[in-house]
Amino acid sequence: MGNVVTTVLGIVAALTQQQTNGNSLWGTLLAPTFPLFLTNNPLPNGFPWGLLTAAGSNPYTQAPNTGVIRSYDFTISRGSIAPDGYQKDVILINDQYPGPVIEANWGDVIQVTVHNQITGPEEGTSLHWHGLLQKETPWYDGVPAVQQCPIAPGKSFTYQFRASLYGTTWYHSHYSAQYSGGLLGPLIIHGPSNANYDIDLGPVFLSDWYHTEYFQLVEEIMKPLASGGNPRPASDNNLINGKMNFDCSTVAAGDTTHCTDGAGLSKFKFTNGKTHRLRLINAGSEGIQRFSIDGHNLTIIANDFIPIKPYATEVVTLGVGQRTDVLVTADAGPSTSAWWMRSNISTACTNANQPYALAAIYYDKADTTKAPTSVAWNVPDPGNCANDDLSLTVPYYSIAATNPSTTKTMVIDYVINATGSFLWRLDGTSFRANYNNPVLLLAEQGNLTYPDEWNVKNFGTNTTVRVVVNNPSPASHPMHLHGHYMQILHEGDGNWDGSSIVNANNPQRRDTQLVRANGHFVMQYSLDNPGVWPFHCHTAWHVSAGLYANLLERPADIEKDLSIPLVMQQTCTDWKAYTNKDVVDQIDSGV
Ligand SMILES: *[C@@H]1O[C@H](CO)[C@@H](O)[C@H](O)[C@H]1NC(C)=O
Ligand SMILES: *[C@@H]1O[C@H](CO)[C@@H](O)[C@H](O)[C@H]1NC(C)=O
Ligand SMILES: *[C@@H]1O[C@H](CO)[C@@H](O)[C@H](O)[C@H]1NC(C)=O
Ligand SMILES: *[C@@H]1O[C@H](CO)[C@@H](O)[C@H](O)[C@H]1NC(C)=O
Ligand SMILES: *[C@@H]1O[C@H](CO)[C@@H](O)[C@H](O)[C@H]1NC(C)=O
Ligand SMILES: [Cu+2]
Repeated sequence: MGNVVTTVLGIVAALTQQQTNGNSLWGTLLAPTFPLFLTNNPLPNGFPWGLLTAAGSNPYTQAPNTGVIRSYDFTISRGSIAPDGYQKDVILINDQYPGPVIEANWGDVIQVTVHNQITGPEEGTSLHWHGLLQKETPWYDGVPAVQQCPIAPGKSFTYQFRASLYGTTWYHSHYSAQYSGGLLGPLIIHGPSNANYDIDLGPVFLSDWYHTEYFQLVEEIMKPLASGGNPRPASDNNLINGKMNFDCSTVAAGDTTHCTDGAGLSKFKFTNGKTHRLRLINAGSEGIQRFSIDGHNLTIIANDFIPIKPYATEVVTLGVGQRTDVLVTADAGPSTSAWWMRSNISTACTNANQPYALAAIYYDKADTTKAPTSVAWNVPDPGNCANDDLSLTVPYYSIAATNPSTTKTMVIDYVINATGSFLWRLDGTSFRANYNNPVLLLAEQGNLTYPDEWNVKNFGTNTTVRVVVNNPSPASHPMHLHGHYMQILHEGDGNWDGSSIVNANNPQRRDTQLVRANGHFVMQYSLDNPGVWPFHCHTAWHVSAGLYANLLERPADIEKDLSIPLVMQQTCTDWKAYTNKDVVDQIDSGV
């Protein structure tokens, strides 16, 4: 790996931006700062949240209704790019990797029209808006077989939902492991602030990267072990905003793919003395990321969509799906100085051939054609495959943990099925989707009888559910709940002791939480959002292999109160027409 870091730096990129990332500008010095729309699309009233604050206003109930619609048009199609110099087939949004930004104010409505132009071969698709509550629109959550049928090839579909929370997130395909093939982008929602900063540098994607095309990887994962199946493929590289170098001399013999050394690194501009906001997003497939900037502390201000009491650290850990917003002040050197930004995949938990991502940070007068020479923090990886200590993270807006109306224990384990494939299970079942029968649409018709492999847990009319996840498996899992934030009550080794809660009067909240290998985590949520809500591991390869459950919430209210738009049923009519003429190769769980 020495070659990547020392010899061919890619500071002067060997490939063009078009060759590495298509039409995307992320990772270049031309990338925008935020907010974008205050300059090109002004709001009538400045900040529409008015007097609402991060500490004093309930983020879950007090979103303003701005009446503003933010419209986006996404065309999804295949492409071929070389983010790290190794040319590969990908699936892109508007020919960009990472994809285009969606930006809104708290309380706006986001409207995204998706055109499925995936051909050669065709594939279904659907987009999920990670962490958004979808309280008024549970049908627009974007999970095929759960809230909709896949968007058929050649068809278009428009999602429309409220920017119900504020902060940093991302959107991604929820169709098989399609997002691992490039189908993702940033989603930024502006709202009240819990810390002062000067410049919002926007998204910083951290993602493990595989040179094999995503569908082939899924085939490899699902294959019987005896015929070459491998449930744990190794990533080839680690990218920051879709860029990194690769040592092409390590390309396997016989691989004739085009590979270029020094493809080019991401670059960021810091303004001397100013404080910058970076929106870290782990958009990878498996890798746990440990992010740091040489010579600078990070002030953590939010985890997922939850503003927290700021604290300083040298390194922050993000599991797949998680976001952390950090502030960094450019006061570590003269205006000519340059610094490495680093993200190390934790190899204690992840199979990574090249775990070290680098990007360059330049102060005002630094020469952007020269490599930084800064020295890394040395904070040894604790190797526990866990998030940073729960006691460090105190939400800005307090909500105490109440007594739940029911407690459900779910175990994560795996089985080798009768034909020899490795499958993950959540609460005893390995999930498999039926693209033609979305659970939410059946529930609206009063049908609550489903095949076991849909792994539906009906919580009925409970008001609060506590879920204890025990993970006696040798892998850690970033567990993600849709439609809700989770209060994270406890996390640690072994099984939960049944009573310990960290910060019981105001526990950490987030929508994705790492459960460590041979460990547990305990979460709780309120049933204030009738719908069918996925609860799953966000490791792409684990959810493909079935680590997924549907949490059914207040089915009587789904049947009685929800008025699901007819376009949802239309996705199924179109999908059925498509699958009547083309056989869909659903080799994995489907989500
Ligand atoms: C950086 O944060 C650490 C806490 O991890 C603290 O001990 C140290 O004093 C901080 N350094 C600066 C320069 O703020
Ligand atoms: C990340 O990896 C680099 C390269 O091995 C190392 O020098 C650095 O100390 C690591 N970062 C942290 C925070 O441990
Ligand atoms: C085992 O799992 C694989 C992958 O999902 C599937 O193709 C195969 O049919 C399963 N075998 C049995 C006997 O169910
Ligand atoms: C409910 O839906 C399932 C799955 O499509 C189907 O097998 C079952 O027959 C349906 N039940 C009723 C009562 O319609
Ligand atoms: C509450 O959830 C449990 C499952 O944990 C379920 O068995 C029970 O029926 C639910 N209670 C109500 C009132 O819906
Ligand atoms: Cu997992």
